[in-house]
Amino acid sequence: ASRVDPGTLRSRAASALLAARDRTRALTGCVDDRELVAQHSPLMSPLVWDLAHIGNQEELWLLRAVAGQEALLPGIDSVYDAFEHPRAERPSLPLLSPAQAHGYVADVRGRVLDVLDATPVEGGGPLVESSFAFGMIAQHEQQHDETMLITHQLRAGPAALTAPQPPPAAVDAALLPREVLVEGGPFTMGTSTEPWALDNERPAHRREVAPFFIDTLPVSNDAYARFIEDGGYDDPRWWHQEGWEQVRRHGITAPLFWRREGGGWLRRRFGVVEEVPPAEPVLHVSWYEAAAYAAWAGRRLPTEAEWEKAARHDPASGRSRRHPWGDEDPSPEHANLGQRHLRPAPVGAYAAGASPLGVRQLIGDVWEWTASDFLPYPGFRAFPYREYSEVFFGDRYKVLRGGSFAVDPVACRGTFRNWDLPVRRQIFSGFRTARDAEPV
Ligand code: AVJ
Ligand code: FE
Repeated sequence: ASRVDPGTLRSRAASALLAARDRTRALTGCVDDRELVAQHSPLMSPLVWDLAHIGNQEELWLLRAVAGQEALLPGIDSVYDAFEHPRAERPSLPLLSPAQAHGYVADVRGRVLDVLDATPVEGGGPLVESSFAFGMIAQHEQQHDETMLITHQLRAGPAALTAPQPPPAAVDAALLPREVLVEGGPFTMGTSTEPWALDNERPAHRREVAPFFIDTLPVSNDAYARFIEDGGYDDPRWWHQEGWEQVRRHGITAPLFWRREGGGWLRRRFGVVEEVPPAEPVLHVSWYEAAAYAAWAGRRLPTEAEWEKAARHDPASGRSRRHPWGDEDPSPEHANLGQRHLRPAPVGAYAAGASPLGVRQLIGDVWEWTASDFLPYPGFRAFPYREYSEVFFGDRYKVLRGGSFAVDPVACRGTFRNWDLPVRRQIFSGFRTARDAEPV
């Protein structure tokens, strides 16, 4: 996967940028200007900020850093610098209007495609070196497309987005073992060869993992509801101190967006109220809720290394692969990715995406909380800027793995690492559980 010819890199970069822009257009074109400038939640930026920030990052990295061009709109960089202004503050900034923001991102993109066309293919040098920047920017736009989809989920009012239903569970789903044993021993974690892997996924290194059992499937709404009915939210035994304080202080009794109705549960999803589907992976839980459920079930969250070994290690060859199913890029048969569907598929779907040991839905559907803090790998080097990962390392953030239905394949692979605060629940987060196995 590391040696791709430059012509292929050029067309990959162009198609990744185009796909991201199609998504951005769908997410910003389905509501009116008033909704684009409104702040739908203090946790999120106005959609029009995300839109212009996408264009500004593309301008900074591809037009200015790669091509050496001058600033297009002097003075806007600081408005769209995520580190200068927390999300809650962004509505009061001198933002570009929706029309100006649309014009700006289109102008930047036109110039970027000219740069891509003009970059020589012969000899490969400049394009291969700058290819990472194009891939990083396509991933950045897709990451903000997921962020904007979260804003849509938090927004009040009638539905603005629609999508077809995901596939049902596979016919054999009910027969699957509840958990699988992953043998102890070293495996290769992270990557040094994946061309568009971001700094925190690098470098590849050997990691020793003790034997463990991991759930075949993500935890379902049905299973999670049993934790609720059993008084899980009222029992401090299951909770970390700060998690217990959060559920007490905010009166949290169920995943975000759930509401009790008669004997069952309803939830609001992208402007439509529906019954909570029992067979879907649980969604919109904090790390504290995930860890409390696991403790109640007599289990624990997998560590990040355990998750990656379950997802990438092939016991037959001893090699780590790009994805649970092998080295091929994800197809719609493998995983629920890319906002093709606006919800996770039921647990037990995507048999073709299973790992060699039969673990399903590791990629796509829901982000999976792991037990681990977000830390650098041995040999980590910040690239191309410290603010992508390095400033977040430490014990404040927990790692999520595997991507959700809202993540594009360009920003999702067996090595991809996401992170968030353990209190966060507006993100498309779920989990699966694990337990120690006795070494043989
Ligand atoms: C990797 C999802 C945590 O959204 O904060 C977007 C990605 N970094 N712009 C985030 C990101 C800069 C980042 N996450
Ligand atoms: Fe960003």
